[in-house]
Amino acid sequence: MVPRSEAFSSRSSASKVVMSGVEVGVETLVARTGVADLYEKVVRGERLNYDDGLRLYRTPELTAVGALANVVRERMNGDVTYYVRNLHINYTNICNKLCKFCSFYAPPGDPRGYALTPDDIVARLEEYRDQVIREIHMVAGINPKLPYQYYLDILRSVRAARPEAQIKAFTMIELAQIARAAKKPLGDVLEDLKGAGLACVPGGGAEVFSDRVHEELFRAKLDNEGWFQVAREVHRAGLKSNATMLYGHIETVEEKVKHLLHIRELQDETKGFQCFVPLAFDPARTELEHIPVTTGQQNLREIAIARLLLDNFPHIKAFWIMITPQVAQLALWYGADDLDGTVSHYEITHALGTASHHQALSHQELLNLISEAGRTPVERDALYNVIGEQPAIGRLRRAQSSRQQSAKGSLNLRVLSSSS
Ligand code: V47
Repeated sequence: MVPRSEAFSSRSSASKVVMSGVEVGVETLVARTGVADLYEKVVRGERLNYDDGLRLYRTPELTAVGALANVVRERMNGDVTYYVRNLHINYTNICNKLCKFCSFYAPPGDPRGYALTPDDIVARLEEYRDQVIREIHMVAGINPKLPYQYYLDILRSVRAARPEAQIKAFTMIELAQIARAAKKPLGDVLEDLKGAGLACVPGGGAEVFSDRVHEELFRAKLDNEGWFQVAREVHRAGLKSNATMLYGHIETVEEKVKHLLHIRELQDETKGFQCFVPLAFDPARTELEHIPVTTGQQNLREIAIARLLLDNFPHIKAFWIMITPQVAQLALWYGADDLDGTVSHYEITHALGTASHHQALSHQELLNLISEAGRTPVERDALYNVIGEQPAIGRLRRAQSSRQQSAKGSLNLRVLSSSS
């Protein structure tokens, strides 16, 4: 039997193999599909540009795009797949932003609207008292009635009820609203929120950084530059965040590439992003119900292109709620190194057309999905700290440091030969 580490490194190598007279291998695949130059750039660790991004979207052969993404995925994360035992809480569905892509919100005054009290939230946590939860993901609509104190109170209540879990809460849009409610500068508000228990910030609300799409779909919401300003402040406050992109509605390929490059630029500046999460648009019960749901091909391509363009993002997440557990599992070979999560309860969209908010994978189901895909599951918390002894992480770090050493070695050789 081939030891696991060797099997892993042989999978990563790009050598050609001749089988029954037919040449197979990554190099043959990328040459046949016209992206050999991109493959070389990726192998050399060179940054891809705007035109490269467009080509990746336009290359018909998804397998070639996936193979490129897998090179980066394995270079950065080996065969490790992170997962988290988490719980989502949507504290209010009342929202005055009226985004056309959203089925979750109730406008102010609508009888369907709700806002959970801190006690309601604690009662929700109580329902999960027998389950391990490491991350509590708390986001909601923009409810102008909620006072500043409310946000501090819900954080404190969650922290008191589940002190072992980290709280990942409030999108950039919510943070702008919280600062408005506080009538204080955002920097001061972030300090208060951290003091009340905020550990990091999710990636929602980014949608697509295009003025055209903003105008057509989410006009009332903070504009794109506003999202960036808040993200900058979040990172300056020492909080890590994620970033998302909502795709599969009216956006163009050009807008998506610009979105990714814009985020990459901000990451160069702040280094505050942990993870990128492509979000597949679910048209059910929205004003855009006529738009077809995204396909498995599209979902895998978005993940792969994100991995390839966002060379400075440590992690790319497959969020199974939006793309099904089956496609999320395949995504682990198309650039994703993070499978989120047990989730437990989710109200913003509904997986597989169900109307139930109970949307969960058990711990064992997550482990099975990852292992069956031939990846090594590694449990993480909200900040990507690894839980428990994880030999796979040791192997990954050793492989990375030996690559760095050999890169340094060849650099020294070049320096020697050029000076000799
Ligand atoms: O910002 C709204 C999106 C986001 C729909 O950071 C929709 O780890 C699809 O950001 N179809 C909120 N998407 C969820 C989110 C998220 C989810 C999981 C993990 C993380 C993370 C972040 O959901 C919104 C919006 O972009 N959304 N409506 C819809 N109909």
